[in-house]
Amino acid sequence: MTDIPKDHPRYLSLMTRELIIQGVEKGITGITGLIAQGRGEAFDYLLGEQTIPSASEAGRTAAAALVLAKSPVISVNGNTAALVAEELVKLSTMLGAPLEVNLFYKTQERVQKIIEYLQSYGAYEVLGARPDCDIAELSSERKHVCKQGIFLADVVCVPLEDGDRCEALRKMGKTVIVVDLNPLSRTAQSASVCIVDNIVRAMPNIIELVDEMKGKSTSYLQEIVDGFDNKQNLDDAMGSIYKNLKMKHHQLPNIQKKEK
Ligand code: PTJ
Repeated sequence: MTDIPKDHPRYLSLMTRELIIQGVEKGITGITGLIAQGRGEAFDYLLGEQTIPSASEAGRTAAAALVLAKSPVISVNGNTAALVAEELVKLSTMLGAPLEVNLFYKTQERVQKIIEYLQSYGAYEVLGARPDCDIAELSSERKHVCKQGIFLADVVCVPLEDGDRCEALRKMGKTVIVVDLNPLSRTAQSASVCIVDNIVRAMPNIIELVDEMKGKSTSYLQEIVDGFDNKQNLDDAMGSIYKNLKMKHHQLPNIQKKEK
């Protein structure tokens, strides 16, 4: 592993990149996961590598929806396994929600490795090794799902999703929660709730919020879910990006002066 000095201004971002590289080396993350990570890093930079207020609000709604759910499921791919395996297992245990490995660039070997990796963190139920039904509207490998998992779930948490599956799951009447740093992506636009944040910040936040929401009444949770507007949420995320870019732009002459 590359030795990244702790005082590097972008230490956390570089460490996250390292986790993805390690994921590829372990065989749990696909090679294209590196490209997805690069795209994510670019958007995270635009957000100022911080959890913006609209992402906190979306996280609160996601937590409420997950606690309200009758049969929640957490979908796992190669990037999320590499970045937040421990948190995925923790959330799954807190909610009594199975994890289901569902890959875009699918190989049976990688599915198996991810399952074993999640089990090494104490996962109690990991589906995905033997999908037993298909999502009719999908043509990618992601269409093969487990009946007791994604197929029958009422709420599906699908961090780092591809737009097609998100749309298909919505058409099936499910509440779809995604985490995507790109507020312009099809995934973000078609989700019920999109948390525009880095998964490494979003997951610990969701866990904390689920813990808090577990003690609340159904009507309180339902009010949070009903009051959420994903379109407004994405507009607010874009607003944060504009604001941050403006601030960075204004700082530019000072940075250039310093550098001279
Ligand atoms: O393991 P597999 O085969 O299922 O493949 C997983 C990836 C992520 C490679 C696959 O689904 C894919 O190619 O995804 P995309 O279409 O590149 O989309 C990934 C989205 O996630 C992009 O919009 C990125 O901005 C976003 N993203 C990347 N890293 C993060 C992220 N969002 C939140 N947190 C991140 N760390």
